[in-house]
Amino acid sequence: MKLFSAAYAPNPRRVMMFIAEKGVTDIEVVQVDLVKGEHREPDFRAKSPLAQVPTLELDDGRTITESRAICLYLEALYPEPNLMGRDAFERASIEMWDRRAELLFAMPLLMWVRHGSPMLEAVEKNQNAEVASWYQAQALRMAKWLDGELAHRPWIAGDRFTIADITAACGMDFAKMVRWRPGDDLPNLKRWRAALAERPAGQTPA
Ligand SMILES: N[C@@H](CCC(=O)N[C@@H](CS)C(=O)NCC(=O)O)C(=O)O
Repeated sequence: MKLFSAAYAPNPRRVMMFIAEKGVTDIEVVQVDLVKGEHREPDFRAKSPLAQVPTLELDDGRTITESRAICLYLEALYPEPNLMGRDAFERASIEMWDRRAELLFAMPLLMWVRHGSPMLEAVEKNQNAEVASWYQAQALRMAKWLDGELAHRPWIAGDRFTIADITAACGMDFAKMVRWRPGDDLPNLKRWRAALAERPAGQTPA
């Protein structure tokens, strides 16, 4: 299998962190240069029609895009350590927290960076400072909300590390590009990120 990834990009990093946590070493990682626009070339679009990374190419040529769908596939191939739930309730609960981590927390952070970082000009052709500022406010509000949630448990979906932690960390780390990290006013978020840094997923370059 080949994973098409890209430096600094948060969605491929979600899969890279998932793979690191599983201890999987037999997937070839191919870097795509987004700044040069390699993902828009016809050869790559044949694998990923929306011209996005990550893209997983199976040995028989079939492809899977969407980071979460790729993680779901890898969870089935490499079930341990479990990151997406063992029984019906746990799977639903982790899915719930992963969707919240992605839609409510990571997404506003990513949109803030896409529209607010000069380094992203080549990828986000329609950068707009007002859009950046709207998502910044939304992201900071959600960071406070997540900090409150993490006051009650060590990890986002409960007492063990799951894909929801990976999803939230990818969004949060990407915000370094707009120089945002949780400060002392978000102590639970800081403690959670420090704990994640000690894990295999935490060794994946941002
Ligand atoms: N929902 C998709 C989003 C994929 C995505 O937005 N990938 C970005 C990199 S993080 C990309 O390929 N961007 C290229 C572009 O916007 O032109 C997923 O989770 O995989």
